[in-house]
Amino acid sequence: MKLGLGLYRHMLTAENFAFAKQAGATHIVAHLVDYFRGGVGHSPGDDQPLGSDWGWGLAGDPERLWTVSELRELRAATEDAGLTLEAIENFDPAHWGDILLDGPKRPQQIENVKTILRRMGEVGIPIMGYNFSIAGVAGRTKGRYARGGASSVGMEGPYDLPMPNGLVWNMVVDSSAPSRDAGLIPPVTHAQLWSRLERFLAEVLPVAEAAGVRLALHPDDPPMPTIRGQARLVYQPSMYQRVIDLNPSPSNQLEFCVGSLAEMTEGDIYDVVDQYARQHRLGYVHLRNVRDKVPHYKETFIDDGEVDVLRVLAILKRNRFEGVIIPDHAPQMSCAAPWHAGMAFAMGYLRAGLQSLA
Ligand SMILES: [Mn+2]
Repeated sequence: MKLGLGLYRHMLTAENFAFAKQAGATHIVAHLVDYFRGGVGHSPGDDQPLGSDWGWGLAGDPERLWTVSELRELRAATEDAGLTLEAIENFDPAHWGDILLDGPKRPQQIENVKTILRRMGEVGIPIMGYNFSIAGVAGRTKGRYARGGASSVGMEGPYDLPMPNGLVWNMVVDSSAPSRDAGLIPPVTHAQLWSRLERFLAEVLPVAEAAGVRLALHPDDPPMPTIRGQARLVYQPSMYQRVIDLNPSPSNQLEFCVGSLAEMTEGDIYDVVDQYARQHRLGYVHLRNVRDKVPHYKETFIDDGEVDVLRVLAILKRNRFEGVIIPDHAPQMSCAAPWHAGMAFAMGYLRAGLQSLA
């Protein structure tokens, strides 16, 4: 198993690559969508986008896909720091929102996804992490939930405010929508969402396979049956099996988020880790700790929640998982560099855990 660090777009700097290397990472997972673009309610240094009822911020340019040269530059920048670029995390809603909504731009956006996968293959980035969700990562709150009053995220109850048109996956894809009465996105059903995922995978997985790229699906965060009135896909551990069973392609994989799985109301987290690790379909792993279940869970320090993270590492090892583990989120620590301190703590803990298994 390898230790990696996930970096948001605005953190993809030489200094943060050096930080990752110093914290023991060998791999990087990079977010290319700027979740904070034009957003509200963020302070400088925030790593946990929460946003407003209009989501996190403005999605990117629908006409401009990530280019081969920018992907190549990113790979080179990580390699300059002695690191390997393992994955890109999350498509831009501007590039694929109508695939989620089954909207009129869907055919063009399927081509967008194929182009992105081909470009990643050309540059040699092996994994594309994605979250097949209409409401996305919404409904979380921030508070001094973690040990010693450290700031982290959680949930304080359901969030089902209806979702306006112009918003997809908690980002604004139509910048004029917030200033007018944009109407509402009709609620999707669970069955419709599964059928959209199945069609999507059938169309893009052959391209992913040919490009040598694996698609890895994140479960719902937060794992509620609905958020903003929109059904969610994988909000119980057993639903992840359906993703694997939908399409036998070896490029059909999981972005296995232990924290989100532990927040779900069903299942034993150790059995769940074993069940999926055994099938060798984990693209990469998000490993963080939590306390309680939806709709009232809280993220904790990695050594301090209900999950025995060292036991999770042992189960992954026993199943011969050889991919990358990243800390996902971490509580922010009280100092001049709250995000970095929180991550360094999680990285040190994970590194010790991995060394103790070696
Ligand atoms: Mn996660």
